[in-house]
Amino acid sequence: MEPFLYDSPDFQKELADSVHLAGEVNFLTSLAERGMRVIDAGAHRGVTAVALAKKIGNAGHVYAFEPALCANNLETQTIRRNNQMADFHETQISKAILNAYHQKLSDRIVSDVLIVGAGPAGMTAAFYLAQKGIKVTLLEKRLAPGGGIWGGGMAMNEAVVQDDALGLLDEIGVRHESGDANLHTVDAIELAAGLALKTVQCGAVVLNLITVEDVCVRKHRVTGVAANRTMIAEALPVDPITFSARAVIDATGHEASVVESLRRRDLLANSAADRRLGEGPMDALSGEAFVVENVREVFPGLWVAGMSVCATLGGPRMGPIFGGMLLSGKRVAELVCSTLTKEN
Ligand code: 48H
Repeated sequence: MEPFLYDSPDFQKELADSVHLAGEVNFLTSLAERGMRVIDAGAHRGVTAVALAKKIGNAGHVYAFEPALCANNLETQTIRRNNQMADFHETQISKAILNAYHQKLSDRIVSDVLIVGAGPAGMTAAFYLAQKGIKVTLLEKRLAPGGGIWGGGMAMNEAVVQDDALGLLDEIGVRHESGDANLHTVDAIELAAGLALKTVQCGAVVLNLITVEDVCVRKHRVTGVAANRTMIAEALPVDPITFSARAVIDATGHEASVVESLRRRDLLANSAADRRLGEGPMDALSGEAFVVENVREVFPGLWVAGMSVCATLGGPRMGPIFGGMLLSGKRVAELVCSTLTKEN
């Protein structure tokens, strides 16, 4: 007797030749479900053990016992052979990526809300919007989401948050430690990674390595953005593609780049964002309040959140404290959500 490979022609022939074996395998596998634990007492060659293991999958276990020495040896070989990784070709890996990404990208050409920039403000906004069942897509020009979080302050990877933001950290499951003066520290890696994980798990989609280079405006309303592959955008004369949404949030931080693409066409004339004021000098307390209180729609369909609030409206900078960015993201989510609900 040879060790066999599950579902191979030899295996199928063996089942076809033995009504008893086929009946036993069919009966037992019809009872087995994913994740089950099964004891196979008297495993012999391991036919039922392997068939059951295939059915219950990696989440379950089959405990197979065989006291007879020669049969046991054969069973072990059979199980080893069946555990070998299934054969695949490199081109199948490429196709898997192409198919999955194509599906994701084409589904996200139209969203309810587009967020430009997956920093702390953008990701927090996405987390709260997605939780409400809103279709939200983040476009991020860099490889990794997280924006300025990773570097903490002066590349010391700890972020500081104030009391007001602790509830939010608890909601996303990020741990914090108490310090002085109502300030708390958070491991910057845990904050960036935790926020990214929760945002995506809530249903928001992050498309990275995509740079937004322009806005779409129709009938005096922002209806989407024009975006290109990062690197291509700056290096080659290649046209962008467009993404549309009912609301666009500029969460691009110090750059406020979506707002800037309206301002350079003079489309913000006579609005609060008319003049390029830029950020004011550092004043952490005022800056943290400003970035939350001044979240707003600066042009029909275009909102600002996070540091782009200060860059657009002339608020003070605040240095490496991130509570305001998180709360600003939460605030924009609340305002955008209530606007979309009213429009429905
Ligand atoms: C796609 C883009 C584009 C584009 C930029 O800088 P961020 O972390 O922004 P915020 O507002 O969430 O947080 C600000 C905070 O990190 C900070 O800088 C603070 C607190 N500074 C205080 C101070 O005094 O200096 O994230 C913005 C994200 C980044 O990931 C960019 O790569 C991305 O936006 N981005 N993505 N298309 N055109 N421009």
